[in-house]
Parts: sequence; structure tokens; C-alpha cells
Amino acid sequence: MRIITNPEQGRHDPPFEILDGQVTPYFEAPRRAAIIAAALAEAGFPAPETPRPPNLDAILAVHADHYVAYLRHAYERWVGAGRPPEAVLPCTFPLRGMRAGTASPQAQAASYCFDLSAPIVAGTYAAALGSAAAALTGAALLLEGERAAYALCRPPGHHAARAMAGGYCYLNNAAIAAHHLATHSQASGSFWGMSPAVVAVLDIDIHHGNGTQAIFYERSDVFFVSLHADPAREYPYYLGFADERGAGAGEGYNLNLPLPAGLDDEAYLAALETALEAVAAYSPGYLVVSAGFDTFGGDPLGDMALTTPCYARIGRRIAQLGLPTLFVQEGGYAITELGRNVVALLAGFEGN
Ligand code: SP5
Ligand code: ZN
Repeated sequence: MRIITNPEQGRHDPPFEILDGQVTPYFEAPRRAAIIAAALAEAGFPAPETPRPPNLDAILAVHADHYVAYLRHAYERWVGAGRPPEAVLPCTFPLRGMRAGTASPQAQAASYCFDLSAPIVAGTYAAALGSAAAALTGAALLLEGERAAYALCRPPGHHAARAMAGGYCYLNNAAIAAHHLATHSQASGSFWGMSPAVVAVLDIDIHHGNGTQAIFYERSDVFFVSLHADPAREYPYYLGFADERGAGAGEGYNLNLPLPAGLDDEAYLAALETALEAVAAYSPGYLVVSAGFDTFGGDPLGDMALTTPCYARIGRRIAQLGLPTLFVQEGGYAITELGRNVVALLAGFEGN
């Protein structure tokens, strides 16, 4: 298992977010990465590697140029226009008949962000770039023949779409890695008339990976399957329902498994079985796991009841697919147990 960390991650440290109407200290904080790295070291995983330089072309294959340019310049434009230096955060949204796409820093912030949990600070762009570079380095290692890699990505990515931030996410690290694998792999073939996916993305964060789904929704080379809290009750509320099966060429290549609150280990593993049987049926050449740990019982943002040993069982079951696998860090906010849960998943995968 190769481990890649994002050395720029600490530069992204927003002061607060607004959650359910309350100003809250930012849950997705730099100490998350430090805690995970310390737990991996203590468990004897190999020393973390720094990512290769960010491949902008690979990022722009997934995200719109104008969106990446926005992320890059948003903070300086905001401060330059005399806005408060704490963070870029929109407060007025272009809904129903209003003119989206006007040019002020406030209007831009609202057009590119779907919630109040993705503030942009001075170091956000550098951190997001480093995070994507970590995932891309993991993808490159798999293409070079490595069995598995873990990209300790911060900020996370799965809520970010082609031109949209939200839910602590700016660049969709897992999608960037999956697209890179899909376009650089030699894998091909066909079965039962339906073409196999080149890459499967398995999303086990408690929140639906709306950004990843949107990016691959009309594609058959990347199969997206997600286990998550039913959006009828939980964030992101507007996507992640079971009837979203893909469209056009991608019809049948998207699978959502919305789950009830309070889910325990056994019920979760039963749902995972459904997801992994689907992955196997699409016979991909690579697996990207959007690895969130907010399904943990003690998570402040989640409402499921998984225990630490369950992550080892999830890892073991994923390993049974026998695929080159890239784990990409997503959510997980139970700060004292986060490191242990990551170690459990990766050690389970490695058969320990
Ligand atoms: C990457 C990631 O995990 N992003 C999550 C962003 C979630 N933001 C909104 C969460 C709303 C939580 N509602 C409170 C539930 C308390 N049990
Ligand atoms: Zn999450």
C-alpha cells in the first residue's frame, strides 16, 4: 500500500461554516489529516510520499476552465473588492428568474457554490490542487502496476462537480483520478453485449457523491456506485435517489443505494454486498474508493452506527474484488477515532 499525502493541505483552514442555520467551527479542519497520518505511521504503514506535480490537463479534463480560474483568483478578487478577509462565502443566490453569471465577486461565489460549507481562503486553491495531485499520483501508481494506494486528500472532493464547489469540496479528487485511469488504461473487452466499465468508483462516504455522479452520469467507461444516507432526509438533499441510473451512453452505469438512519455494521455490510456485486458485474480494470468515515457511530455529521471493526471488514471485502484499488480520503469528522478507522479500512484491505 503506497500512501500519498498532500503537503499543502494545512493552507486550507476556513474559520467557520454555516450548518443548519448555525455558525459552526469548520469541521473539515487540517488536524484531520495530521491525525490520519499519525495513526498510519503508528500502525506501521509505509512513510507517506509527496505527490507528483499537479497535472493541470488531467484536472481540466474533469472541471471547467472558468471554474478552475475562479477558484484560483476568487480570494484575491474578493479581498481586492473590499470584502472581509476571513473567507469568500456567498450570501445571495441566483434562483428562479434571477440573472446568474453576473460578474461581481459575490455573484461569482454564489454561482459556483451550492452551500455554505465551502469557503475559499488564501490557501484554498493551493490545497485543492495538492489534494488532486495526491489522487492523481495514486492513479499513476496503479497504472504503473501498484496493487493499491491511499491518497490522504484534504480538502475532500466528491461533492464538487464540473463547475461547482460545496460540502467542503472544490476539486473532485476521486473523479479526476478515475477519469485519468479510464483514459490511460489498456483495459477493454465486452460482456453480454453491454460494454464493461474501465473504472468503478465506489463511494462509501455517508453523503451521496453528487459531484462524482454528475461528472460521470452520461459515461459508460466509469461506473459509479454509492452507499449513503437517503437524500430524502440528509445532505445533499437534491441528488442520490435510487431512480438515478445514468443517462444516454451512461444509462445503467450509475447505482445509488440510499440507506436508513441508525444503520449498524451487519445491515451496512449487506448493502455493501449489493454494491460490490454490481461492481463485479461491470468487470472494471480499476477501482477508486471514495473513502469517507462519517458512517461511524460517533460522527457529528452522520446518523449511522458503524463501529471501527466494520471498516476492517469493508476493506477485506473490497480486497476480494482483486482489483488495483485507489483509496481517496473524503469525509469523517469523529476526530478521536478517524485515524483508527482509516487504519482499519486499509489494514483490512491488506488482510491484517
Ligand atoms: C466530504 C463531506 O463529508 N462533506 C459533508 C458536508 C456536509 N455538510 C452538511 C451536513 C448537514 C448535517 N446535518 C446535521 C446532522 C446532524 N446529525
Ligand atoms: Zn461525508
